[in-house]
Amino acid sequence: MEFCFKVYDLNNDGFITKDEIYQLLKNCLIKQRSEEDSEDGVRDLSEMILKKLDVDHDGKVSLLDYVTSVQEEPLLLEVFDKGSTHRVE
Ligand SMILES: [Ca+2]
Ligand SMILES: [Ca+2]
Repeated sequence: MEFCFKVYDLNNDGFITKDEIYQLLKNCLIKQRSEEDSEDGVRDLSEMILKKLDVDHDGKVSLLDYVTSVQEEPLLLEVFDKGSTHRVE
C-alpha cells in the first residue's frame, strides 16, 4: 500500500496533490482514449479521487489520508492499480 502511495507522490514530498493524480491518470487514460474526451474527464476524475482520498480536507493526500481512505473504500485501490477507466461511484 505504501509502495502505491509513493508511485503517486511524483515529487516525493510526502503528499499526493491533485496535479499528481491528474498527471498519472492522464498518462494512463491517454493510452486508452482519444485526446478529446480525456482532458476534462481526467480533470474531473482527479478532483473526485482527491476528494475521496483527502480525509482531513487540507487539499492534499498524506499517507495517513491514503491508508484511511483505501481501507474504507477498497475500490479506490482498484482504480489506482488499473489507472482505470471506470468510475469510483
Ligand atoms: Ca507530491
Ligand atoms: Ca489531507
